[in-house]
Amino acid sequence: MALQRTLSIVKPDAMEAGHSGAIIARLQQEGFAVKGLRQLHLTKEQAEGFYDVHRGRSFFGELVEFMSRGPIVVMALERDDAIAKYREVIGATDPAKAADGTIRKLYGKNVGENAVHGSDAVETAAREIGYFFPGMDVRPTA
Ligand code: 3AN
Repeated sequence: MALQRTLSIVKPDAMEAGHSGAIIARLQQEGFAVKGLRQLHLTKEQAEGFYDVHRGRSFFGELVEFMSRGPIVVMALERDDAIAKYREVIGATDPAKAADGTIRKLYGKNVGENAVHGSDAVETAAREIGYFFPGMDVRPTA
């Protein structure tokens, strides 16, 4: 499988609980190289822009409030088959349904406050990396 980049976010719930270090260490152990890393506190407008695809969903307002309530860590990660592998390591959206040992099972509270975000496709990863790391290569470079 080809080398890929994906966007990872440690969400406010995991930041508040002090889990960012453990989550980053786990991702590195899983073979992800950190190509970019920033801590920031999103405005509501930035959170709305990031989750634009979910505008109109019943949970959109709640999601924007949550994502803008405190600092987050965003990372551009690279490894072989990064997008699918990252989603395997974080587990299902609902922590209660996530497999044992996954990041959401370990650190997520519920379907809204689920500790981490990850891109779901190559095109989404490119958009999301560009959203937080303007000018960065959204795909691996030789
Ligand atoms: P994933 O993050 O696993 O790709 P999506 O894309 O379905 O999941 O949802 C994006 C984010 O929206 C989730 N990470 C979660 O924070 C929030 N979300 C999804 N479903 C719900 C829900 N039923 N209630 C509240 N928040 C939700």
